[in-house]
Amino acid sequence: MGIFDKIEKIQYKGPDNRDPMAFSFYNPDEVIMGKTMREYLRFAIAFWHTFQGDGLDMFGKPTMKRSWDSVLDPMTLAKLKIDAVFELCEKLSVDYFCFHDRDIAPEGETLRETNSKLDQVVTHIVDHLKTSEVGILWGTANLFANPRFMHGAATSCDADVYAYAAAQVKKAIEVTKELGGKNYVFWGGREGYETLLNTDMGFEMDNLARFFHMAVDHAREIGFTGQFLIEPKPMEPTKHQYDFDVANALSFLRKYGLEGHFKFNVEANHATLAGHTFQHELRFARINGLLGSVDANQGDSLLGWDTDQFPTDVYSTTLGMYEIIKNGGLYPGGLNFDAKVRRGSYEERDLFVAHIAGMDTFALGLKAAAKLIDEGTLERHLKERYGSFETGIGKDILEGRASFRSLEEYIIDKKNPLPEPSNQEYLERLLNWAIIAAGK
Ligand code: XUL
Ligand code: CO
Repeated sequence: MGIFDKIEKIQYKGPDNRDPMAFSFYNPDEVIMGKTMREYLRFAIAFWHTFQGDGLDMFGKPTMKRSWDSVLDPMTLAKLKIDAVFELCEKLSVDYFCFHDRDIAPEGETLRETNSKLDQVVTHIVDHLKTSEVGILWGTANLFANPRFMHGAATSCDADVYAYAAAQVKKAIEVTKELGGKNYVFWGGREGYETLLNTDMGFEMDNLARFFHMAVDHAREIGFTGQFLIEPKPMEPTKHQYDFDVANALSFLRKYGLEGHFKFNVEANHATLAGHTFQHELRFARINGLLGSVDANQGDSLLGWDTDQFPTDVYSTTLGMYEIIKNGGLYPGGLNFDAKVRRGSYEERDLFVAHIAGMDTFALGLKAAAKLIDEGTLERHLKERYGSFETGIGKDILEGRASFRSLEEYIIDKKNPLPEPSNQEYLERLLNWAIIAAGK
């Protein structure tokens, strides 16, 4: 008996499909630009939203109706949810899931007790992994929910809390390794501050760097070869999060000699909270060789918090997939649906409808981005736009033959230069055409 017994494996029905329980665009083995969709998209389910989210918000009680609601024993429930995540992944053709240590197993009185509960669930996951094609995209530690982390974890003012966080991450990396996890994620949790009046920012950031160095050392010691990822976010839960955005986190890594050990897990809603587009954050990570993985969701342009909605905006997924194709894909990272169904979408079926919507939107985005690249107009425009650097004075600049003196001499008696027009509106139409063509 499964958990989602009434639901069959979701099928691909092609672009004319209007059934919310079938794919219109996600066709896992279809080849796009040299890779299957499955290889490009590497979808993952976020255990926390899908199996722990209950619809509670600060104005109202839980709304979600789940078939495991009647199971009261915490360990039985934990194992049942593991059965459920494997079943959901298999029925959706999602190849991975992601988890926090505290999502998959309950806490005990001491860390030793907590670890032993975690081990029991991990053994249960290992049993599933023996017979399932589904794997772990990444693991992480929840260093923000327990009151001990109220002032942060690796940036806490309390050394015992720091030690607790380190021991927790040590275990989470070990568990991720045991489960064959492809990556390990560090999202900043409560690493940030509420007021500078009580905060030694320099001290806290030095401590955070010490923490990351210890994580790198421990991974080396135990032979964990997965990719470490930092997931930037500018605000929430603290007023100012230290890992504000990719650029900010990169300067942190460089300052503390950590570059080379980490890539970035870019979350769409975190990008927009930082005042960037999803594409901007992906581009910035990509051009620095550090685009590792994606938390696939979307925010609401009118709301200033992390609404973690399922991604349904094709413009955003097209431009996102454009960066991902240019990145050569995301391997060993992937697209993790760090997204929750709305409070009113309370039925189990909605978990399927929402994931299918997100998967299809990214699949359509992949097809549209591939069309843009195949057709080559954007690339040609880019080449022409910077064409003046290919010869003459431009070439001298690129090849290091120019100085302020030589540039002055070159330009001083010339007419005021007039660069080429930008063509922005035409290029935006090009994007529309690619999306329309991909949708056929
Ligand atoms: C929080 C968030 C986290 C991380 C994992 O905004 O995105 O769920 O993805 O800790
Ligand atoms: Co996230």
